Amino acid sequence: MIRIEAQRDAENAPARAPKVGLPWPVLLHWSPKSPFVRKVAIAIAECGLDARIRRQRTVVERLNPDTAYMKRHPLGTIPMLELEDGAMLHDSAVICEYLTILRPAPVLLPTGGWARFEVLRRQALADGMLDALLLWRQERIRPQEQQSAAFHTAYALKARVALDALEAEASRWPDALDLGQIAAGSALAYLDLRFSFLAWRQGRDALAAWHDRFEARPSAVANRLALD
Ligand SMILES: N[C@@H](CCC(=O)N[C@@H](CS)C(=O)NCC(=O)O)C(=O)O
Repeated sequence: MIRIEAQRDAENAPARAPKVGLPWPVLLHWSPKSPFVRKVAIAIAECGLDARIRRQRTVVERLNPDTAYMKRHPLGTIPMLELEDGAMLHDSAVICEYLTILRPAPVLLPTGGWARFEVLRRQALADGMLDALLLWRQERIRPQEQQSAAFHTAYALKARVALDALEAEASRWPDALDLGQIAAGSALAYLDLRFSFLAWRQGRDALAAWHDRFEARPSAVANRLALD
């Protein structure tokens, strides 16, 4: 197991991360509407890295890919993190793991053992639910006559079963925040923003109570989803 000393103070951190020899992140491709960006922004805040990572508003549209942006990130999605040496990191899970290497404290992702895979599994469940919701939203905004009833039925089922799975485990989540919880919190906030008709809190008391506590954290308050 790699031992890394924690560097707690963002202001005093050196230009590079000498303990791990990795380049520092300098810029986050960002939008206030994106739940995957919010996940990364909350992780950045929890790691105390807000002060050193600038944000650039990057507009991405699933059906109108930006070819210039795709030269830097082939999938054309946000979030994307630029590093000081010009390298780009994409996919929120990869970015978050990178942050945890730069800032081992607080422990958002345990370094080993089953605890690590429990957090990664929780993150995959929440991210997977969010991926399904984003696809469902694309279907919902198509002209009514082109929408598929089978699509709606299948994605409503996926959302319900994934939410039930989160509800079943939420009461056992540790008090200390982790990447899986940040992913879950961001996915639930997206439900509030775009799928309020699902009333996801109904019958899911543990998850609703947990989400209230999550949304009260300064990192969550500072990074609310917003439509502009
Ligand atoms: N698996 C990716 C998903 C990112 C994603 O789907 N981002 C959305 C915004 S929330 C996006 O960029 N959509 C535009 C597109 O798919 O072209 C991650 O975790 O970063």
